[in-house]
Amino acid sequence: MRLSRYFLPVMREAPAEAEIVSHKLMLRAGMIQQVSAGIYDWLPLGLAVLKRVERIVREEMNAAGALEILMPTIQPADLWRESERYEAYGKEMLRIKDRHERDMLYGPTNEENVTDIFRRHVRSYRQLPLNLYHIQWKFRDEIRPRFGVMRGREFLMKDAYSFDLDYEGARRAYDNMFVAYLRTFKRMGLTAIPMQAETGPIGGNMSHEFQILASTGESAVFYDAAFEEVDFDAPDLDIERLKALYAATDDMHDPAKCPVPADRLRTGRGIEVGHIFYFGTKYSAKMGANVMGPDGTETPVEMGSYGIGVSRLVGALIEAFHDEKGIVWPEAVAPYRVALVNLRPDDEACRALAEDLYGRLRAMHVDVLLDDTEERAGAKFATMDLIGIPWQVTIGPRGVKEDRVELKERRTGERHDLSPALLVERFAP
Ligand code: 5CA
Repeated sequence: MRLSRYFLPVMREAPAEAEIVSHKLMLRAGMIQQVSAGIYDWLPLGLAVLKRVERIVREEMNAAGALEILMPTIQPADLWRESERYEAYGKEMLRIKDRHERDMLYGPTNEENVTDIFRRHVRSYRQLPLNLYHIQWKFRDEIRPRFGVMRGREFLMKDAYSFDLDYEGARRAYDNMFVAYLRTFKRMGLTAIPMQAETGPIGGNMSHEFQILASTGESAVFYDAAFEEVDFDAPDLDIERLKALYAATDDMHDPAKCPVPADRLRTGRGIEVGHIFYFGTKYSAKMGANVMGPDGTETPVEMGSYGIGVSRLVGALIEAFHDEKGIVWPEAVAPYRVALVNLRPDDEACRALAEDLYGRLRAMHVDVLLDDTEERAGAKFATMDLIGIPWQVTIGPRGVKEDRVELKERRTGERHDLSPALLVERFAP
C-alpha cells in the first residue's frame, strides 16, 4: 500500500473523551471513529488489525476441530421465549419490531439459535461430538459503554458451542477449548490467565474467564504467583494443574477463603478477552434438543459455549503493547509488517530505490506500506511510530549514495544500516 493513496486520518492529539491509552491510540492512529455511543466505524488500519486477530482465532478454532458457520445478527424473539431468556435478559437486549409487528432482537449471543440448528439436524450420539462456531457482530445495550472498542455496544465476538452426549464428553470439549484459548492468545503475543468466573446470564456451573493483565483492566484480579512460571506453550501442558491453581476476579475472590498464602498471592487488573461456560442441558432441555444414546434412550444434549471478544482484543493488544510514541504491534497482528519511509520522494535516486524495494517485497508477499508522501521527515517518523509497524526502513539521499538503507525495529528502537539486497533477504520467506 502507498501511503499517498491510503486513508489514514491520524491525529496529533486524542479527543478528550478517550480515557485509556488504547482508545486514545486507536483514534489518533485513524483506526476507528465513533458513530454513536459504543458503536464504531472501522477505518482501513483498524480493520486490517481486526482481520488479523479474527484470522488467528479462526485458525485455532479450526485446528481444535470446531466448524465455522454463520448465524444472523437479527433473531426472532420466539426462540428466546423458548429458553425463557427473552424477558430475563432485560435492557441489555436491543428489541426490534419488523413490519409485521413481530418481535425481533439484535443478538447479544447465540445459544438459542445454535440449539435450534442442532435440534433440527442431529438425532444420534454417532453425530457427536460437535462444535459449531461463528464470528459475528453482537449488540448489547451496555449501561456504560466505554474505553472505545473494549466495552462497546456493537462488538465482534467469536462464539463456539459444543454438543456432547454426556458430562464426560462435555468436559473434554471444555478442556479442548480451554487449551485452544491459551494457544490463540499466545499466538498474538498475549498471556491470558484463566480464572474461575461467574456465569451470569449465560448460566451453567463451570466457567473460566481469560484475563490479560493490564493496569487499565475493568476488574481486579487475584492469582497464584505460580502462573508466572507456567509455560503456556509446553506440548504437555497440564490443564488439571492449571485449573487447580488459584486465580479469580474480584466478584469471585474471597480473602477469607483464599487458599494462596499472602506472599504468593499476586493482585492486578485484568481485561477479559475470553469466557467459556459449561451449562449442560440448560438450553437443550427447554428447547427439546435431544440425542439418542448407544442404549437407545433419548436425553437432552450436553452443551457449553465459548466466547472470545475479537474487537475487544484489538484494544487489549494495544494496552499490552505500546510506548510513549504509540502502538507497538506484535508481528502476528500487525496491519503491515514493514514500512518503507522514503524521506525524499522528489529525489530520483531515492524514488527509484523505494519503488524497487516496494516491488520486491510485495513480490515476496510481504505486507508493506510505502510512505511516498511529501511530509517532513519528523512527521513521517512520528506517524510510523504511532501506527506501530514492526519494521521501519528509511531511505534517504545519503544512504542511497552508499547503497545503504536503515532498518529500525519498532519494539526495541534498535537501528542498523544494511544494503538493499540484504534487506530484501532479511524479509524473504
Ligand atoms: N455466549 C457466551 C460465550 S460464547 C458469551 O456471550 N460470553 S460473554 O458474555 O462472556 O462474552 C464473550 C466475550 O465477548 C467476553 O469475554 C468479552 O471478551 C467479549 N465482550 C463481551 N461484552 C463485550 C462488549 N460490550 N464489548 C466488547 N467485547 C465484549
